[in-house]
Amino acid sequence: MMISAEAFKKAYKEMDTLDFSKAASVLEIIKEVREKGDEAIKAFSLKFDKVEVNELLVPRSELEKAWSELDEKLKEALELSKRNIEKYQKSIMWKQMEKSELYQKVHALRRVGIYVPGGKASYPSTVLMTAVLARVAGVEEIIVVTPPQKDGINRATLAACYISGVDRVYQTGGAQAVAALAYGTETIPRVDKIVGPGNQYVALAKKLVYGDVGIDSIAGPSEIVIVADHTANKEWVALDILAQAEHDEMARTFLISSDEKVLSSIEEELKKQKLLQPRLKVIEESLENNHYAILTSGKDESIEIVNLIAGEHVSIQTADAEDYVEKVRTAGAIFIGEYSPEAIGDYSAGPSHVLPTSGNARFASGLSVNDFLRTNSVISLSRETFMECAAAAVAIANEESLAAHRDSVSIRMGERA
Ligand code: HSO
Ligand code: ZN
Repeated sequence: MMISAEAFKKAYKEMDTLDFSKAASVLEIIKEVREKGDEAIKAFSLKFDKVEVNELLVPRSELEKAWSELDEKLKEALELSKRNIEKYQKSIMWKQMEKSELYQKVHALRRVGIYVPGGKASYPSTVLMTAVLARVAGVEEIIVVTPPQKDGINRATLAACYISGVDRVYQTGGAQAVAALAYGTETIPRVDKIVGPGNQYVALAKKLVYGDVGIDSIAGPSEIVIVADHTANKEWVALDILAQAEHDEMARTFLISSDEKVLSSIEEELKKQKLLQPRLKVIEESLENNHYAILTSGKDESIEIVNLIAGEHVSIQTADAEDYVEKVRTAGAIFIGEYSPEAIGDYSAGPSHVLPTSGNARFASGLSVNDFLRTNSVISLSRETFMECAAAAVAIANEESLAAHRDSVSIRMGERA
């Protein structure tokens, strides 16, 4: 749908990520798992996944076997991606500060749980884009949960777990898997933080258990915002839009340009290109309901719209792409220039493809190695530094009527007996 920037700004609403009418049933699932543990997990697998699960833990030997039997080309591809992910994450990792009177210590989380979606959206790349980060951070134990499948868990997913250094894989999915990770069962250990994308039930469960366990952001449908000008390659941009639309019917695609001819020629290209795609049905539904071609009055308005949408992926394919980097403040990840398509970021460039969706880029960042770290401050004062802040502490303690606080400080202001 071609729309003017003015009309778009009026009509634009962030997508509601969660259907809260399902919250009560998700809460019930969580309660059941807390009360009945593994028995509840297995019953929910039968009910929702229609799979009878005897052993929740996938034997380690299966991960190894999946890796050794994997096609050589795919093995190399996963290894290359893993290397790039490691390299990038190491470069952005919080560094331990030197010791001083005031400093911050950095610690890796001890045990984390990663939710890996299963079924039709089974992505080995998501294993790399989460588990490798945890390994780089130095997490001691990495647990993966993924929905059980009638014919076993996807082989490439298991192989990706193997090379990413995942310690254990449990076949359980949905809200019950999140509950198991949050509270622990006889078999599944309680973790410190749960990360990874999932469906509505997973997202609601993550919201409900937050506080008892850490979580990353809440994933909604995937989205891309592309800004193009007359220098953009129409065919390439059209394929970038299709790459997003093929994810699912809810995936959203926004094409922005101040040049009407650019918009219409990319729209024409889309119509042609989509017919060559095997996932045509999904693509058509996504484009039909969630695609916008937005005509702006110029660069400033294009940037305004990009910031308004706060998209998961922002791709700039214009001659002056660099200018956008400065001015785009809200984006999950920014892809600059025609050789940085989103799909290369999805698989092998290095930064994680787990990114904030549905406008969450207003306040959240993409998953990184630092999500698997936590910090604590260390206060280790000399008498001299103590004396510099003591009188202020006494004054504020008096204002707060906390006499013992005051005395705890003031007693130290005199000479030591
Ligand atoms: N674009 C997805 C990630 C993905 N794409 C996995 C392909 N496989 C969300 O950022
Ligand atoms: Zn993708």
